[in-house]
Amino acid sequence: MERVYIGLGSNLAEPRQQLRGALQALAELPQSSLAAVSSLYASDPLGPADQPRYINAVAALDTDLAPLKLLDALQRIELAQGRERKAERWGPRTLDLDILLFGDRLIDEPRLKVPHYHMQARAFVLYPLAEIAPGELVFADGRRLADLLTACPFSGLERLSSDSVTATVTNVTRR
Ligand code: PH2
Ligand code: MG
Ligand code: MG
Repeated sequence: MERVYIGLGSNLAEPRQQLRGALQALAELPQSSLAAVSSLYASDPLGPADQPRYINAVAALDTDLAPLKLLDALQRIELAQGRERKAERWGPRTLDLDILLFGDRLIDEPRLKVPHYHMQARAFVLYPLAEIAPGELVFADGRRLADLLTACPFSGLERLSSDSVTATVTNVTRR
């Protein structure tokens, strides 16, 4: 089993419901168990400003799936929840599921780079991750979560309870 951290985001079609659906789907993945879910965080969009605010969270998944198999599964969940691939970079979406960290692996495949590209500068990824990850977490590329947090202000994040979203998801440690 490897511990994988997955970033969840949505800013269309009832974002909380999107996250709830995604967490239920993660909990039902084969060879996997959903170990923890962070609080939800609302924030203004990074990228084009003419889109709704986002709701983000991070989940910890323990899995025996290989990285690209997990990626396939996450993309199936995105599609099942109405995700459309548009040309606009960082545009609005019903559901975004990003593999942030995969055990202590460095992955550099055309379809998958881990640790996830921009996570070091994104408060809406780092703060929920810090809720459910060990404080001394070190990424496979040697960066320390604690250092990234110090360099990334909390500003602009609004922390929300995840109760309404995780209440119906079974077997999860909630925050
Ligand atoms: N995701 C994007 C683009 N911009 N902004 C916020 N606040 N949260 C996101 O998850 C996000 C974004 C594309 O993945
Ligand atoms: Mg993303
Ligand atoms: Mg993505």
